[in-house]
Amino acid sequence: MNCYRIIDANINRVAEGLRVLEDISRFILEDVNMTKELREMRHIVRKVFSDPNLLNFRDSCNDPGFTISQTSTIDKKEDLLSLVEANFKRVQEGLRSIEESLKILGHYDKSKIYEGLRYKSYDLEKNFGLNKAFLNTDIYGITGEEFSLGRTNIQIVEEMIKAGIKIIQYREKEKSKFEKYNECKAIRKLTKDSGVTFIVNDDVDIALAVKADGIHIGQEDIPIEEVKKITGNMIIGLSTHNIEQAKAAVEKGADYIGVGPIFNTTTKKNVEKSEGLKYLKWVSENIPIPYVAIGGIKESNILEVKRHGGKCFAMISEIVGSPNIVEKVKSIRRLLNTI
Ligand code: 3NM
Repeated sequence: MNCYRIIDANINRVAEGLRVLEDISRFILEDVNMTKELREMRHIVRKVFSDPNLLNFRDSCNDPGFTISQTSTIDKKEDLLSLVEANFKRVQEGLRSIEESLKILGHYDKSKIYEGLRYKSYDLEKNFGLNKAFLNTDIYGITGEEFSLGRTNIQIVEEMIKAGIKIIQYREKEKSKFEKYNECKAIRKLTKDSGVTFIVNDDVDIALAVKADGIHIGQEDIPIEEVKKITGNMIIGLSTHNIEQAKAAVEKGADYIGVGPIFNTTTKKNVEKSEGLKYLKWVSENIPIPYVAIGGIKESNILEVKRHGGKCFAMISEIVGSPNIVEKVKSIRRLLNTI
């Protein structure tokens, strides 16, 4: 029965994928716990179903996949993050294939163990060091076409990317779903090609449809627990305006929080009140997850925000409302480097 051959090939595929991840975790990230978890998982993958039939069905030289793989360039990885992503995918897909084949062979209990490993791999992927680094950057760009001096959201995103902004959120309150979807699709391509993290504001369906890296929601949106169920691995950001909301966000598993408004802003309608800089300072000293300061931040006050614990700064009007975004970002960065 060739299901054995499928299982054998996939156990090898999964274990090899895990080994690549383990080596990156061990030698590059030097993350002891992650390395341990990956190694344990690799051992379990090999142990749970070690039927002698597996070897009997192995026939690697006549595997048509080998020739396809040797002549394809689809597995060319340009950076470490893509390598990590691809290997988690390899692990997850391989586990899925093992699960299904085991069911056909009547090994239902063992299939469930591989299913459990697949779910565990989603968690590991999320916590893998390189994936947590998405907010290790200074400027968080957000679109807002009405403040963009006549330029489209797409043009603005192109400028932001040229300026070296590494995380961009699509935020657009006035357009139809269809328009938003089309813009997000184009922005997904631009951000993917340039290695920029792409977050969609509010619309979970659009974020899923265009395969954004993350979704950002507010206090009035559907609860984060529900969003998590739908979005699986995606980064989830939540806007918070006070200490209670920040604590709750951590408890409910937000990957990062927005902290604001730091100063008065007219860009967001009906924004909640916040103690601004004081609240930011508290977050910087008490909250273990990444955070981004937002609301009324300008070149003229950004150092004040930095002095109160700001590390990553989200700006709408200051960036999209600037006639020369590349120069604006350069100038803000020069300033940030002075303290
Ligand atoms: N969220 P600007 S303030 C989108 O406090 C948004 O959660 C806020 O725009 C919050 O940089 C805000 O032009 C608007 O002030 C930020």
